[in-house]
Amino acid sequence: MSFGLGDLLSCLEPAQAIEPIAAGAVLLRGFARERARCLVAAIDEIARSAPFRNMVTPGGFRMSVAMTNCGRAGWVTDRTGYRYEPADPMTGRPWPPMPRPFRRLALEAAAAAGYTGFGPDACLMNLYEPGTRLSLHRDENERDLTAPIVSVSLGLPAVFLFGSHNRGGRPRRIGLESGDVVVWGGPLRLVYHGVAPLAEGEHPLTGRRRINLTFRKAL
Ligand code: MD6
Ligand code: FE
Repeated sequence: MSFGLGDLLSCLEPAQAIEPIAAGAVLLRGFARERARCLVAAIDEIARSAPFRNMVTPGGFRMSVAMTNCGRAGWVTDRTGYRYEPADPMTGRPWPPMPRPFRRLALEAAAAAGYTGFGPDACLMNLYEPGTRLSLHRDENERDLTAPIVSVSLGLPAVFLFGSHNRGGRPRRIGLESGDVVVWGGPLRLVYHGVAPLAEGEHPLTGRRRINLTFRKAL
């Protein structure tokens, strides 16, 4: 058996597929796969004190995706608008703190994508069941739009819709699986995007669910 340069490099640096999506956005395939089980356990724990709930948009529609947050601020919507709040409107208590492994994952993924020193203060947690979807939107409620967003997919696969700077136009469809991480910022930070209706399925980690974490610097 010979031990070549390839073997040496692969033990120095674990195999990591980095797929550029467009200028400013990269897909890190499987970046969080080994940590997925721990992440799901931490999410279940957070959801015990800040339950997933279906929020209402300013237009009066109840979202099919259920949401909760952890960190110093949490994204909320109600009839008065979209915003970040330091406390959970449902309980009046501060959002649960962001677990250290969450912060570390976000920092490492951002760095792997070329954004060093990412310090998220908010983590929005989205819960999808088969048939639920997230319509095209832009994330623009964060104060510092130069910071990227790190997005972690867990459980059932989804089709991410990656649009353009205006709401019209046919979006690209990108398949995301459990453990995939997308980092995006720069010129793409204000691009329209969404998630197609989740297909029926069963995943060993989450059952009939997909959970997405998005880490943001909101304040
Ligand atoms: C989702 N993600 O994947 C929804 N937003 O469930 C988002 O809306 C999103 O993945 C901003 C940046 C990255 C994202
Ligand atoms: Fe978004």
